[in-house]
Amino acid sequence: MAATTVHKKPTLLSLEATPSSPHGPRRQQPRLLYLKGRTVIRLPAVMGILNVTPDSFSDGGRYLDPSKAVDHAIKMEAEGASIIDIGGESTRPGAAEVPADEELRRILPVIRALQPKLGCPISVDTRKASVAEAVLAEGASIINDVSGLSFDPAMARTVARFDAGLVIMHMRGTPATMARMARYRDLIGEVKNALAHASERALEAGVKRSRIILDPGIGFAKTLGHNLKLLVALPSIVELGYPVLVGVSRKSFVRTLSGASPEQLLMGSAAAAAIAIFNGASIVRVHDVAPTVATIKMAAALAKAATRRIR
Ligand code: HH2
Repeated sequence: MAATTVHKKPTLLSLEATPSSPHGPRRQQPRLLYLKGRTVIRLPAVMGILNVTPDSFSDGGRYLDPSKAVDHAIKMEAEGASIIDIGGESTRPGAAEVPADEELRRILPVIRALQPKLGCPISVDTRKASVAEAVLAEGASIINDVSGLSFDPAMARTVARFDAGLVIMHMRGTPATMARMARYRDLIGEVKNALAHASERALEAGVKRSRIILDPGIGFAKTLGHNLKLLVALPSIVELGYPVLVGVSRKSFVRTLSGASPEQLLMGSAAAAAIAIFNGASIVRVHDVAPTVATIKMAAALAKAATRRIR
């Protein structure tokens, strides 16, 4: 159902241009994300996180029961999420790989139960082409590949075959090894180059340009300082010409800087999401949908004001 639904959130403001920045010139921001069929997402948008894992760092174990997962997804959509991102494998630092059949055992019942109830598109957070193939056949619209096409050589072709959306995220190594790979000579240049190359590979495999979303991979082979620098320098990634997704929600750098209580985590995550949107991000991936929707409305309005002459 989601793949043929025109899904517009009239409540969210359009983001017209990124503010001027030492990291790049102003450029027009995409206002809409076109997915397969007649599905259109108005940008900026919120992607709600639904982890159906026993061990995710924030919500692990809470939505293992498919009926709880479905209720939570419907709640997030009602709160203003434009995409629901379902994950069956934790990618927290040190996490071990989950076999494809176990990932599918966690995800498929939730997609099947959600499809008839959800208006917005479903994204699936997976690095494996066989998982992508199965969930796209069940009606998912987007594959969120945190490996940025580096884990499974068949991923881009699989996404292209289904004409699905593709989130290409930057990381190094795997969740098990990435912590020791957080060394860069030119952080922004290296992340930007890697994303540019991965998007070229996606295009060569047949993924449509309009389906590609880039993500600098906050927390993936990045130190606290790298995360902050990437958020500040986001206009440089936006310059590549694709919508940019940013995931900061409840991550460890937020915990370190803002505090670990639920309220502190929420405030720190919302502040980082606001800066991401102000600096040109089109989508933020979050656990707390309602407060983030309110936050990014303000951030998008400020970004718009930054590009307008006020008399
Ligand atoms: N972060 C996580 C997982 N998937 N996908 C994208 N595109 N960007 C991100 O920043 C991102 C992501 C990690 O967060 P979470 O899903 O809450 O935890 P876990 O991986 O432990 O399930």
